[in-house]
Amino acid sequence: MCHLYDLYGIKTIMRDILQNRILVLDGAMGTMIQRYKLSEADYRGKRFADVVVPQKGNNDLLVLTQPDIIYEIHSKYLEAGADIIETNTFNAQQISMEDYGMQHQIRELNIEAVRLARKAADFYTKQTPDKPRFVAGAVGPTNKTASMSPDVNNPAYRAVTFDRLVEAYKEQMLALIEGGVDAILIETIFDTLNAKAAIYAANQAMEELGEKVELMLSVTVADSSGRTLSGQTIRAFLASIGHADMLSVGLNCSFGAKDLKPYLKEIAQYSNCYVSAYPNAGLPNQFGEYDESPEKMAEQIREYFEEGLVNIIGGCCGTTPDHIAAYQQLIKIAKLRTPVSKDADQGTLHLSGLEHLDVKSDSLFVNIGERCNVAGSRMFLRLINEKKYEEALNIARKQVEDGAQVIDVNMDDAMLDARQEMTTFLNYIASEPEISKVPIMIDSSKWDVIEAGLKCVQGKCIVNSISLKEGEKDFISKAEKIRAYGAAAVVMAFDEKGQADSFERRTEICSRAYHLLTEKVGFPASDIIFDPNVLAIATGIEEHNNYGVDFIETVKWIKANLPFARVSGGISNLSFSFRGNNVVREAIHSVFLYYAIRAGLDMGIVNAGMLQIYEEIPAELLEYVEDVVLNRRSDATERLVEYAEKIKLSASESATAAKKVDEWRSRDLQGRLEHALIKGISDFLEEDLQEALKQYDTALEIIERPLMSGMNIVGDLFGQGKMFLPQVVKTARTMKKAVAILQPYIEAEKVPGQSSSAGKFLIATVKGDVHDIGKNIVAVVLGCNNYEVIDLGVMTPTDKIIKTAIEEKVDIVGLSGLITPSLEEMCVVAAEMEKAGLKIPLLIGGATTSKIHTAVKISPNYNGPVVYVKDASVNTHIVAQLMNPKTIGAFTAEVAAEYQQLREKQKPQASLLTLEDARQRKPGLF
Ligand code: B12
Repeated sequence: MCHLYDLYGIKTIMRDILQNRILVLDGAMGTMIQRYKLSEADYRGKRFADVVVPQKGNNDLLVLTQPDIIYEIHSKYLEAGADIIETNTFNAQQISMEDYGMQHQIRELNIEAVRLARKAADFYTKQTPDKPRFVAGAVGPTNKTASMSPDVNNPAYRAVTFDRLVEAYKEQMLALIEGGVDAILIETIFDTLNAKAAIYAANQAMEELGEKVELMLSVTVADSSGRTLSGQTIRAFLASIGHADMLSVGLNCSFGAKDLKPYLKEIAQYSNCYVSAYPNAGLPNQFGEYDESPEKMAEQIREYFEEGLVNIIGGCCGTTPDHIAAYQQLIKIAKLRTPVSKDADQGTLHLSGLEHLDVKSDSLFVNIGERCNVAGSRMFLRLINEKKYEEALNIARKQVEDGAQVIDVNMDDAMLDARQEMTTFLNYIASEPEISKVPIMIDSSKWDVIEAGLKCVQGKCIVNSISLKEGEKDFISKAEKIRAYGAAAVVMAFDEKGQADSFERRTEICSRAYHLLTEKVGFPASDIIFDPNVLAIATGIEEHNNYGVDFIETVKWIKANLPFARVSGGISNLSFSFRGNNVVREAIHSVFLYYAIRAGLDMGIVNAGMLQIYEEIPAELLEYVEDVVLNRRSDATERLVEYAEKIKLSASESATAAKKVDEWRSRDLQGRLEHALIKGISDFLEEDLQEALKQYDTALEIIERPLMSGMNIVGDLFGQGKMFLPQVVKTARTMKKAVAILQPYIEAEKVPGQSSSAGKFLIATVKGDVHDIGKNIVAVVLGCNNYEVIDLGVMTPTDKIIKTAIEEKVDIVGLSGLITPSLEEMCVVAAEMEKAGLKIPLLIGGATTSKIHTAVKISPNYNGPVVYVKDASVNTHIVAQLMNPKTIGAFTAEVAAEYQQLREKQKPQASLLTLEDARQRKPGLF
């Protein structure tokens, strides 16, 4: 017999078919087995009649004891039209099989399971050779999770480790591949660390056997938060498994097709491989049964097809051959989904904790919190030494609260068991969602400590660091391992000759490392982060004077010559010679960052609390510091040292600070409020706002004029790289305090006489966006005007907005968004509102939104009224008009006409023909 796939190799054939049509996967195995109502004796068969442990429910054992049933189920799915069937091996690895005392049967279970599936698949392929059937080896998540502790008293405890998972998975996968599967399907992933172990094992098994099969991944979301059981969002999950060479990624289990759709959309939008979905037949009812009929589910699957969301479709718990037959009927109408182009994404460094962090070439500077480092923080070292992990966690938490976007963890102390401490602390971090939402940087000079860390983290982390210090072989081997664990790497400018300290040495080493990594290891360039060594300046040694400049020049060179690589550095090293003088140190860091970021520095390990605002550095100090950092004059160091002494001598830093306080307190009210916001000082807010209340007509006006003007300055400085995220976080806190002080006054200004609700208003900051200050103000103002406000908070998924709007029968929906991706998200919400058949007004607000964008991009997605609103005070007038039956018609017509005009203007003008062309095209009427 000669199959198509014997001729061409399975790999190309699955991919070839997927280029042209949807592949259909089978449906549930477990719930199909239930229909046979098998007894304990049936499960055991003759062979296991005498084993001690009960076997009822051990479905995977049936390949040995009831092979005909399994074969029959496979055949039914193939008969229904499935292109791919899954082996009956969901739990066929040691960890799960220990429950049944069957951990010694793994190889046989898997080999036999493949034999049955292969036999059935090949039989059907033989009938219709132009429709080849494939066998996917099902690999479940096991019954244990590597990212969470089952012991409430010990968050660092794990019932299973990465190594144990790799061992168990590898044994299973070796048997599956040897048995003859076409693909390995790692499915029902509830913990990404388990999945990373499975990917690791699959690669090892394939390498050992010298045979490649396709890798398919399928994750499951735990609840309507859209996260996995171990807490990751879909995007964070995608970042974590991005290193796997996958045929497909998708979703299975959890809920029915309808509720799965928003998450599927997200996967479809971001995946550069094929996308699969095999939902349950709805949620189980009170009796644990699945109710959704093939017809009902097919209607929902039709939507997937029409919207081009999937390439592979199938069923999970509760689905039957009838479901599969119904889907098979629909594939003709499917819009073909093309995976997102890998080229389009190759410049993005994807990182993740529980949430994702994309670092693109135009992203703002990324702060890496440096305080969880035993070598750099005495307090952290003491806490780790004393095993006070909960307190040590507070240091990590504080950094995240202050704006750190990645947390560096370093346990390199001669007196510590660094490997153990790294494991324990990372496990502790995993138990704290407020910390583990950000990616981790595993920092150590010892490889075994790094590797121990990599085995604890489910997100896509960064290894800090590897270098060419021990030669190429060692460098390549470590890089390969980092890739296998799915991490990015910091590469230090260090080689066999030592640490690079000049521009030439830095660039020479970085270039060599880049070519080795990209050409020999296959490391994606965007996962390479160079650290070209931030070394101390102003040390009094002449050779050190140009260190800052050389670093900045190296950054520029890397950006120009090593495409997509990122650059980072440990910033505090630079000012080492000014220890004890924080005013000067902070100024040095800010100046250096200002120039290095302009040169292209992407990220840096910083002490968020030690950053001065560039714009606020006193002119004299700024000049001295810039002379030193930029090596502008030969006596720069002496001058700065002298100046630094003067600051100390002029009766301590606190006196200077006090003097500075006086200075800004003498400015006018607007100046003081702006300064308070920019610096994040809330001490004088009460006093200044009382004065403002006398000067301005309303409390709202104070927000909208001096406070907003302060926030806009902050935004500009932030945009220009003169302020960093931790400083903006501080600003945001101050703004919130100011709004809280004004809130009672806004309430007191409320429209008198109205008691009942004027209408129901739903407000939300859209998915992916954390800004809420403006949204909260709008909510307060509306509340004060007798509207009932339902505030869904920040990062709100589209389906939650739609669902709440319908369930709560709201009168108006308001969306807030301040970052560019939110604009696109708003279009999605508008389109979904249209699909849900809503007609209520949609209001759009937030700093990056605009009337033109609302008119041209958002409004066309929705037939109900869509109105851009500039600020909270305008909003009340607009809402009042929309709620009044007498005014709504005229108002919406006016807006619609204005937006139509804007759209017309936006249309590209048809280019005029030349006279010659026009003459030639003259209609031949005469
Ligand atoms: C404070 C702030 C933050 C705080 C937010 C704290 C919080 N809890 O909200 C923090 C530090 C967390 C932050 C984070 C980030 N920020 Co920010 N942030 C700002 C800043 C400085 C001020 C925003 C603000 O609160 N303004 C004051 C409020 C009152 O104004 P408002 O929101 O516009 O609201 C008014 C109106 O627009 C309107 N309105 C608002 N919403 C709605 C909704 C409806 C329905 C209606 C009717 C009206 C309405 O009414 C309000 C009152 O009148 C702006 C700069 C700026 N000029 O806006 C940058 C800014 C928005 N941030 C920016 C960026 C890039 C980020 C980060 C990506 C940075 C990073 N590298 O991580 C992250 C975003 C993370 C994320 N996924 O969302 C950029 C966005 C650029 C862009 N086009 O994408 C800006 C513009 C700064 C800049 N110039 O670069 N940020």
